[in-house]
Amino acid sequence: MTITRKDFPDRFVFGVATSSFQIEGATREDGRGPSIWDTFCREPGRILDGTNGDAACDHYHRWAEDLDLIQSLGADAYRFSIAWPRIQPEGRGAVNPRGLDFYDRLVDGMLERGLKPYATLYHWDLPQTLQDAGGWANRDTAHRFAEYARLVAERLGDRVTSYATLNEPWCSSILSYQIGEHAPGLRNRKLALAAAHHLLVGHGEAVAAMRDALRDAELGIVLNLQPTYPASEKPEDVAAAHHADGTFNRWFLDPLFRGEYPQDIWEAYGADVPEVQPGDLACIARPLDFLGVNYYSRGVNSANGSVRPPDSAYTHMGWEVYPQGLTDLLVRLKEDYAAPPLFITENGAAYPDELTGDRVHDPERIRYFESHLEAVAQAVRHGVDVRGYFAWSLLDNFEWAWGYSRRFGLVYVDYASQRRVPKDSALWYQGLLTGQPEGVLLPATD
Ligand code: PNW
Repeated sequence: MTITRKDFPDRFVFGVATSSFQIEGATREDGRGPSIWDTFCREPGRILDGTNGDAACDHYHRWAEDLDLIQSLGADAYRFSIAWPRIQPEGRGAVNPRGLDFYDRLVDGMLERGLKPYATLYHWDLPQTLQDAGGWANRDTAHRFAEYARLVAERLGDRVTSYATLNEPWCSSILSYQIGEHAPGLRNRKLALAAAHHLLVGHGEAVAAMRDALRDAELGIVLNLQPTYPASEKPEDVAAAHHADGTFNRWFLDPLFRGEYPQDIWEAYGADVPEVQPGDLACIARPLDFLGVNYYSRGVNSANGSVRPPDSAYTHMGWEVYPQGLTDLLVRLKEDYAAPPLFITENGAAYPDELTGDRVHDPERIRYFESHLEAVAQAVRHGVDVRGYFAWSLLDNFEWAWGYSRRFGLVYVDYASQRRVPKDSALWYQGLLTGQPEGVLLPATD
């Protein structure tokens, strides 16, 4: 059975997603300040292929062509992120007008093409100056973030009605300050938990600032959530899965939607727990208009660590393909958290694509999208309020610590020429979105 738009509610939004550092390039142009990812990329051994974001997909100059591509896919919407160091090169103080002008043009370009903008304010490119003062481990960064959010809302608020504050605070705290795989590359759990707390406080303060500046905007946050399953029914495996769920999912979901940190994990963290000031949890738990869910895979845990089921399929990231996990996750968000309306803000897969002639054959990616969209439709049939789906990603791009060695795009990027080649999965997505299965993907003309 093939999936169609009829499997989703009438106003369900289909789109594609990207992030600023991963596609823009032009890192020194028009007054942009350095970000922690510019710094991190220059440290030997941090990025698998030794690359950086200086050029990326050159989207900063090719944005109009890229918006044409999104339009020709038949998308309703585009999820993009705003680079804080373009708006405030040092993370504080007056705005850099040329930085805001870029997003102004981009948003106008979306509206001209009938695309609804979904903005994300922070997708990891923190101004380096703020890192020099401690980054997210310093509580002041939360206040700086709220100021930046207000500046963006004041300039774009007449045209952008949907804002996510943070993308994946687990990545910008635990993965960045404890595991050390993302910028700033530290290995210190206490700092990581301070960073996670300040990210959440910054989120809450940004929501307050934007509610004050905008009347009708929809405000939310994007979490990377990974349902965890025990490797067996043995109590020690069940406990391991519950613990993994606690550090990865509940540590963020509980403060946001219940106004408290999960007790079991709080105790397990011992002296590393963050300093919570009076009012913090009420600030973090401010009501939201939506929750964005980034879903890629599940976790399977035993008492001895994480487990890779041997009969499953895996992507080029080594992530298990497990669409049922997305249905389970969405149902749980409704039942356990009474979550606000949900968007799938990212879902997709990396495969080692190759350009053959003018085509890229990526049947596994098509299967991945199809099975996960079916999983979303199933959650909707269960009564979960899911409002939209954004494929990750429009373009192959800078995949963080993996550099350009992992390709998530619907559209192939030849980094030598910056040529864009829609993959078979792009043609498939276009067929789903337009209802014309044999659609031919051409840049839109008017
Ligand atoms: C997300 N992990 O990153 C990001 O939002 C995207 O920018 C990124 O390109 C995409 O997923 C694919 O990786 C993640 O280690 C990075 O669990 C790492 C993890 C999760 C999400």
